Amino acid sequence: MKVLVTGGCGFIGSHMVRQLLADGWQVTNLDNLTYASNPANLASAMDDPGYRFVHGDICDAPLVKELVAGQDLVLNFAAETHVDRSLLGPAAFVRANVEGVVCLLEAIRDDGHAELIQMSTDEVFGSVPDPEESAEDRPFRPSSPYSASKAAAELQVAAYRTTYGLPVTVLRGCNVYGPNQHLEKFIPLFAARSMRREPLPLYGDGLQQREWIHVSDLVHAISMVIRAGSETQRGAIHIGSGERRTNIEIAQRICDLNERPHELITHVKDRAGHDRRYALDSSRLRSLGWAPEVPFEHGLARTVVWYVANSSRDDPAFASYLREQYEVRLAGAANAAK
Ligand code: TDX
Repeated sequence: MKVLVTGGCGFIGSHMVRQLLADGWQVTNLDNLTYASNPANLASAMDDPGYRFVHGDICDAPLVKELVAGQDLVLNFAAETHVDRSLLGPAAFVRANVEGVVCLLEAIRDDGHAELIQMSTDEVFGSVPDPEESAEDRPFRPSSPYSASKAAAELQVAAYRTTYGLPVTVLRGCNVYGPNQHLEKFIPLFAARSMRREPLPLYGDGLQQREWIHVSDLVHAISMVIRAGSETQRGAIHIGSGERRTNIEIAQRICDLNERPHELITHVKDRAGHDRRYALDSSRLRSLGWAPEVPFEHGLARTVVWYVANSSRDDPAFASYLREQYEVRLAGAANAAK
């Protein structure tokens, strides 16, 4: 069986490509190698005869048509994913996350054979008040340019299902953590900065709540959905662990794991439009027999150890992003403390 994975050099994509190769798929990986991709994530796959890498963009219609032809499955992980960056520049998110998806959908419509699995997010629902959980049919209320772009992509996917009868499935994940995630994200950033005894910029009061799943559990869930086949797929399926934590709890735990004082945690100006809480109802997936295997405390401890060993800092573009995102915030916090 043949699969086109888009964004396979990224965080989730790279873990998924390795799993698909282990499961015997012939994998073509289309990745445009943006700042968040890292080909080294797939170094172990390079010599696999079932693996092919194509450097290119999901918005390149002729290339995408050529690559989709003959595939059984298209798995779309190509996306701009960082909420803070979407606040700085929404256009890149519309291009990759909406136009890119339409380009894939057009190629699949043209080909008439491949199925699509589109990776989406719990953020399409916006903030979910405690103790509610989002079921698959909850209405969208995205708050950020990022989540609005993912919701828009989902609407396009649904329209192609309804209008053209395309075999498409949407998977909505909760927050994912583990090795190979970009250092801009919360857990890698706090793990790397606490190791260096740098202040940890916690947005607002830090009582926002997220649901966290280890990337290996996410990959197993996606594999199970693929194996379950078309009878089970179609429509949306939620992939949540039920492991819900406030940001401040996680920040404190990371300090403990790195043997650093909690005083490194610095409350800074909140993210604009910051959603307070996400919580997925994943009972549909669980009824298929899936359950997470990595308890959050174990997964976090392993992940922090991984980032302590793998967080080199020689990327000038990332250094410049960090200054733009945090310099004024941290200076503001220092002044407020005086
Ligand atoms: O410096 C920070 N300080 C801070 O308090 C950063 C980077 C984050 N945070 C908070 C914001 C969030 O409440 O931590 C929480 C997690 O932040 P992110 O890692 O940026 O993730 P989030 O905004 O929740 O979105 C993530 O999960 C859903 C992914 O980036 C999305 O791509 C995914 O769809």
